[in-house]
Amino acid sequence: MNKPASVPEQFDVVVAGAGFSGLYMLYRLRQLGLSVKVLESAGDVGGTWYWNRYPGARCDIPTTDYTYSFDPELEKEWTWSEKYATQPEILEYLRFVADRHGLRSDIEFSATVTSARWDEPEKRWRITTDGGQEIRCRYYIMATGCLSMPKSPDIEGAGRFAGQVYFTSRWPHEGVDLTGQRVAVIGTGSSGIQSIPLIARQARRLTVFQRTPNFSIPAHNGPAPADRLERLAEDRDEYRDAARWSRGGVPIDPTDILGGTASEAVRRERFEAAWAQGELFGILNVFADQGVNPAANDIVAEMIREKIRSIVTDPGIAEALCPKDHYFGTKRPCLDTGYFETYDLPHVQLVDLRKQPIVSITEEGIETADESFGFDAIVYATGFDAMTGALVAADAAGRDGVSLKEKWAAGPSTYLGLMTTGFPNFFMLTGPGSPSVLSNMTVSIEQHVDWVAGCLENMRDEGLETIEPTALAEAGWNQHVQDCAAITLHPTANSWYMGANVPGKPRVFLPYIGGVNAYRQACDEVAAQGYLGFRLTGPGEDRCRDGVIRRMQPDVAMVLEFMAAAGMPPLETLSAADARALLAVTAEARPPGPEVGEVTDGVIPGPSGHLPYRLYRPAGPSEGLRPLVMYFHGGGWVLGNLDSDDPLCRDLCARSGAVVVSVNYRHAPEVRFPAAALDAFAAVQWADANAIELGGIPGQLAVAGWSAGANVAAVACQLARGAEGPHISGQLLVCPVVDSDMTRPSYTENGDGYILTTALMRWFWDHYADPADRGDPRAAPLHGNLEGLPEACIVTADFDPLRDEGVAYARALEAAGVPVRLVRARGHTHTSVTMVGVVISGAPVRAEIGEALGDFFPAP
Ligand code: N01
Repeated sequence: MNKPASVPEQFDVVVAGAGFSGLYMLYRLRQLGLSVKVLESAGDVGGTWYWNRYPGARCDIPTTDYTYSFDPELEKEWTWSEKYATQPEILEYLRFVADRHGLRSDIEFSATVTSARWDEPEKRWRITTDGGQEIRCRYYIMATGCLSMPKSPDIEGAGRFAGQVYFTSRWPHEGVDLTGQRVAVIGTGSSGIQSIPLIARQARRLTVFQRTPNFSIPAHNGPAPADRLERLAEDRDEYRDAARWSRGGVPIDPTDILGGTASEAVRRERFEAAWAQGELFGILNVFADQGVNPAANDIVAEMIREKIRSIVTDPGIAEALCPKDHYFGTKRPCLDTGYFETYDLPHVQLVDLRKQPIVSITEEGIETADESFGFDAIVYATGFDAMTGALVAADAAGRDGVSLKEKWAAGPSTYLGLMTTGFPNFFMLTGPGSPSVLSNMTVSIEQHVDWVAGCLENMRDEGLETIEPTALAEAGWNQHVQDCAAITLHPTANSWYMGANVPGKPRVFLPYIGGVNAYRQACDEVAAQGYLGFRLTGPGEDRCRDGVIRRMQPDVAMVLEFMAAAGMPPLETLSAADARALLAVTAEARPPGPEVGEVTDGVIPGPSGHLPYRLYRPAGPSEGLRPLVMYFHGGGWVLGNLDSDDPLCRDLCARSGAVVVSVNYRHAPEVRFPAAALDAFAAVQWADANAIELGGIPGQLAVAGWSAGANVAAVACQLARGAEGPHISGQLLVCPVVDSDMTRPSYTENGDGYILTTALMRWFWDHYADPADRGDPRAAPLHGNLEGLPEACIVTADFDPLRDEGVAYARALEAAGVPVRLVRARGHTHTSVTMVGVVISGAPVRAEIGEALGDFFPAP
């Protein structure tokens, strides 16, 4: 019974929801000695497992792993009967946990939160329920689940049907007997795919209305996997810890086999093994690159389509069941038991809504563009307003009365998926921006709950009253969440991960795809750094260490980790010859860069001897003349050659449509300053004089370079201006060296750990130029006369010691009246933008560079 409304109850914490997360949260809060009230809409514990009682409902993570790990004794007392337990068994488990820890006494069932308001003077939340209760609490924790708010059926006439209507997500507790009935199922996501084979067993006629075919693999359900049971028996703690620090919350060995380069035999073997295993993280781990590389993804997708065609006898139906409009894994793949086989049954019909869309639900059944169907029952398996639906529906309004719905009108915004600015002391468990639905939920839930409990314990110990993220920290996290998604194929799909299944919902990638391990690390670091990015207040206290926990592009961070693990010696500890040899070896393993029309090598007459060059002609008619770009490679005047920057030159050529000529100038220490710069200038003069032979349009000549190559390109522009020719249309300077001053803040911030270090830069300068020459504009173009120089595009990278001198050059050029386009490579290092085919997040930057190069020349 709900309590009368008159006297507000007071608790330290109110938790909304008594599913997996709410139950464990209650357990942990009790351990801290806090008073807690859990409010639960349902009549019992269980959350998603209370509501989703449709036939065939099971988990899709092996139950050995889809289980609490906080209580080792519990693990001894409970044995799962199958690899993938049924909904009744999982619900029974949660009841068992609630009883074992006596949790029910703090849970109020059949009580739905209808609103929550932050009371700033009181520093309390005021919670109201549908029973008219008002509760005050210091902390409000939403444990309302990611897939708990059913999507309303957005189908014309949905209320008109006179027969029985069922939702998989609200299946009647007493069960449903569909024996002998004519049944429609709308929707072929996980709920539809799990329930259809069992509904087909009862129904006289089953008609499945499919809008989008889905990838599904056989679950091969049965006894719990022996290998997992063995590992658990051997060392339970080690196994659980491996799960906590794994990418998806299930311990697996991530493959490093690439789909694009693996042999056909290896591809087949890996796929068949994953198919036979029947596990989500197995089929997502056939190739290391299937989530980011369309070609690798296509291989797995096509093998699944082959399987569908081999199972379903009618080729037309098989084809209609083959997913082709999204990459495999970008929508949640399903695990099934006899799903595709069901379509071979004579009483089962598939209606392809892409060919004949539903026009309306009628009193008798469903009318499509082509046919009218009569039914006794319609089952909606149409999904959820995922991740944000339940949070927004609970009508929370924070400081200044702004509601979550208003704040998130353009998409959710959170710090770590745990909190959101303007909502003090308001926590979300597995909220948007956390790994949640992309992971084994139980592992993610335990991590969230433990972090929140640790936070509240810390606040109590420190006498603090409120906690709230800062705008800077939250914006940084949102950016990181989107950066992680952007390097994958996920944003290309119309999935519920993207909010695309709910009409009008903003399209934003909702969960954090960086991995359970990376996420845990970030959360731990935030806490260890005194709750970085949070503002904490208490009597006489107002503390805030503001900042962004992850600023680096995720794939750049991965490359750095990989290089650190490879144990490459710092280049500056080697001789020039050994450093060159080492770089040559590492270059061999790179992807080659994009195809271009033609690549030819030749030599240029330099000031003292010939200089090798490599010419890249864009694809297209070979006879047409193009703008010409003279490119100079990076390598601190010491390293690099025509091969070192080959992928980047291909990329620049393909993107800009210009002929790119890469020049191998003379290197230090064999030949020191100013040889490299003079070579560059000579090469530009030669190109101008021989433009037509090179396929270039006379008078349309630009220079480009990366790092020290950008240095000599910039110097060439100054020398050309001084010599009154040749005319240079533009200068593209990628992370340029323009000064020898190492005192700028970017050296202090980035001088260690990002490949180009202060020590390496010193090594380069020492090899190239005497200290007395380092202020010469031919070594440090920032010190030259900048008037009348060609327009410039300057690229700077956040984690580059040279960042600030690049910015300084841009500002100085602008001050001298030179048009400048300054491109910030956000989250990149000195080298990462140039890593074509390796660092995916560099592609948008290079697209901008390619556009800038094209803009140097008149439109064709
Ligand atoms: O929902 P869904 P779900 N007209 O959104 C179709 C978890 N889960 O409940 O793709 C016609 O995936 C819609 O079509 P389309 C799991 O994470 C886990 O099945 O939008 N059709 C789609 O086919 C899962 O991903 C398990 O074109 C309409 C279907 O309905 C998530 O919950 C079991 C329509 C909805 O699929 C959601 O799964 C079950 C319309 N107007 C669920 N509107 C486990 O195994 C929607 N559809 C643990």
